Amino acid sequence: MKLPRLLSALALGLCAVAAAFAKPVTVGFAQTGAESAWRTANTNSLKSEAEKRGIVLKFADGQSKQENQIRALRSFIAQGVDAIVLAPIVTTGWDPVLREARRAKIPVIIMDRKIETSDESLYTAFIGSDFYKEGAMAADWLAQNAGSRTRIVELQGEPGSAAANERRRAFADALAKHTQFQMLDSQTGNFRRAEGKQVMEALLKKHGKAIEILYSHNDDMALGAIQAIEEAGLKPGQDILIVSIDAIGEAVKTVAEGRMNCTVECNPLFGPKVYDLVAKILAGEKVDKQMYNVDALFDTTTATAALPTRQY
Ligand code: GYE
Repeated sequence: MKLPRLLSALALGLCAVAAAFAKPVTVGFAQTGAESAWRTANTNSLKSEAEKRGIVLKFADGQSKQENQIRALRSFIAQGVDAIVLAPIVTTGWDPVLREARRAKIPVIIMDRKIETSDESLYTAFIGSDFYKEGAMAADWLAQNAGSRTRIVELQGEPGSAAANERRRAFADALAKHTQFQMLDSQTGNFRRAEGKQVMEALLKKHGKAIEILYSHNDDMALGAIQAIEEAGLKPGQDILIVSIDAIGEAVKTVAEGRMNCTVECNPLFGPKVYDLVAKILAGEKVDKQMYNVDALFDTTTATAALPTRQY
């Protein structure tokens, strides 16, 4: 073998050896908790995609407490992970720990819910859905389909979360335009099914038949509320119109059955997108600061056809 060829063969061999021994990428993922079916699908997506790609995923369930998520971030920093993915439970209060991550030169991807910060350079990128748009889509659907029904109750998501804030704000903005509607009551069910049911029971007691429309910030609370509505001897989807957000499989099925009227999609399957982003960031490539999913809407005209291909 001529010398140059021998050298390049050697170099190739060395590269192969290096690749075989290369340290796998380690990602720390601080999840909010396990409040909803959406959240479970989101967690599963990040876990299964990490496994597929040989990424070491350090998963921390925040159990719906910001202080747990902050502690998780500190532990990821101490362990020297390559990147951090944060699904922030609330919008505020992240700056100090994000500064610690920056000092340690660990890129942070904010996934799903946005944060409010005095320094946008404290995180590398945001990837998620446009919650304001989702709320506006739900309101637009009502404006076109509610007929003579006007009186609304709202089930809000976790107080202080970007998802609840934006879905609420968009809906309120839309109601200011469509002045026939009237908001009877608006309370939190914390994105949870059991609380959605409890709060709806109380709302039905308080307002009785005056309630004509339910706007729920997620499907789990809507599904809980449907139980309460049925137990009160009323027909969900008919006596009370129900619009919701997430489009989890069970909700799309409930729309197909006519017991819910519409659900706006919010795709939780971030695994592939998040790790593509991590790879780019670690390779030193420039990435977009904000990336949004495109979300659809399902009502009784489209739900049945969509059912077989729903992935969460
Ligand atoms: O809609 C809800 C979950 O932040 C988009 O959080 C997410 C929301 C989702 O608990 O079901």
